[in-house]
Amino acid sequence: MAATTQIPCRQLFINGEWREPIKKKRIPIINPTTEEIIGDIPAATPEDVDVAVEAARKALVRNGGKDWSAASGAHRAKYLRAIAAKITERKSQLAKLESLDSGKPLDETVWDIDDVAGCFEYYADLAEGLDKKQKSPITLPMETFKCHVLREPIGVVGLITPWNYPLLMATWKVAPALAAGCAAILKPSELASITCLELADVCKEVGLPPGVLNILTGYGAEAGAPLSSHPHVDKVAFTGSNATGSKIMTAAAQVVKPVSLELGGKSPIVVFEDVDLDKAAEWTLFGCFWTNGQICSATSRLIVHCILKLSLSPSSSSLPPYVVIKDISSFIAAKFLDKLVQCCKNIKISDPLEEGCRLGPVVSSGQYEKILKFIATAKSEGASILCGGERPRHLKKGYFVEPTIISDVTTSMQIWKEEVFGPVLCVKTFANEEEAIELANDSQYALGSAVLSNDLDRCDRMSRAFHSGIVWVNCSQPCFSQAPWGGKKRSGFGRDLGEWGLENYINVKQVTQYTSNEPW
Ligand code: TXE
Repeated sequence: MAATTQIPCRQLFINGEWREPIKKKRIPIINPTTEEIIGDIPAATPEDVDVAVEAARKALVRNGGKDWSAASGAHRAKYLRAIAAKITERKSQLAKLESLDSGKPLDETVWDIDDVAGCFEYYADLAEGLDKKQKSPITLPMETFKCHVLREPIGVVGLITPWNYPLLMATWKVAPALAAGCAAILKPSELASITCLELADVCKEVGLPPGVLNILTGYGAEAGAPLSSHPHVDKVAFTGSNATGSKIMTAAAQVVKPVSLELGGKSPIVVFEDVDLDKAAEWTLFGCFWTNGQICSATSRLIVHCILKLSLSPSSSSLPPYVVIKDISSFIAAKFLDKLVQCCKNIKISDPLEEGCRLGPVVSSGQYEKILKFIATAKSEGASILCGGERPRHLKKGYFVEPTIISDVTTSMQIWKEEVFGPVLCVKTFANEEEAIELANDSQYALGSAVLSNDLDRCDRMSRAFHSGIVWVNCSQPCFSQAPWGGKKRSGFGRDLGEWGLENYINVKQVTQYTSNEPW
């Protein structure tokens, strides 16, 4: 199947044209399933960044801004809708390219591409809505003054994105930035950029005005860093690792520009004893192993109720004991873990393009090594591997890691504290609600949290007690363009998606007028 999917050979996309990188460098594309080189992408350097930033600045002011930044939201919405329509037209090709490049199962990338189109559509609606909010009056306590607020695009924005949802993460930033009237430079991850270059092709096809969206593939140090520190880039929005987020913040601070950061996580999923164990197992595994475990919000710390449930029946004897234990219906935790382990055995691990694949390879050899090292460290620290922990025996090539569940974990272990970004779930048990909350919030990160219970009052208490920016009740990971996405603590700040995502790219300007004829 891989052989039948053509990898287009692209250049950088600057000012509406394909341009060879000034230094003519290219980066090989490695298929994580076969470990083979299947093509290459252009590698931008600081010189290309300068050219792209200039093109973006010109796009903002071309024709007095009427082409883009000062055009109506409705005008920009037409382009966003046209992009959405083309993406939908190309869904099958884009999904296959995404799976080839990133290793994600095809069913999931088809879903991602639908979300990409949906996100462009959603921000087209919000762009239209902006027309009604352009000039908002403010009531002042003095009649001699009149005030209103103008909403303006922030300007040129740098968008730096990761490889786990290559086109979708790019869209979460590109769509609101364009809706707001900004001009953007997108820098996708060097590990998976193919579909972002196809987005450039789509923009060309729909006739997006030149320079409104520039796409520079390349390495972080050579293309991402100069974008972060560039004096003519007005804002940087980033999704990726904590270490890189911190570097970007430092670089942006040198020129005092705003940043929004969506960083890693180590999200908890709390499972109470009153759940339906089958459904709970499904959400728990989906919450951690979806996208081959490479999601910033993966609920990778399972915190499961451990209580002894006795079922008693009257004794037939007239002597004590008057009741007998009919069934030690179990430590819920043990029963649940047994179920999870059984389910893991049935997860189909294969080439992501193969029908029914549920777990593909992780994105790169670096990521593969990193995950195995996490598992080895957990073992050496005294944790037990309930299942997985290795490369699947039937796959000789590719960066595959078995779905792995780790128990006997303590809160001081690395596996409890650090983001693995792979199909690895670690487990702790709790005896009461208070302990569950304490364990759930025991993290330097605070992106997502999930609670599974049939008691909705309890779910409500838990939702309020979680420290995270996102809470899922009786589910894990669903995500909608309409709802805010982002975290607290070391998971970053700022919100993608929803109207909050649009605000990331808007400046509010106060205009106050003295209306009296009397001298002040
Ligand atoms: O991330 P980086 P990497 C986590 C996950 C993973 C780890 C490393 O734990 O194992 O990060 O992955 C660009 N200035 N997440 O190395 O470096 C880079 O080119 C500006 C969580 O791939 O953060 C890419 O485009 N940009 C995460 C982007 O930053 C720089 C998703 C992300 O890469 C740069 C991915 C620099 N100095 C990984 N250095 C999530 N939160 O979803 C790199 N980049």
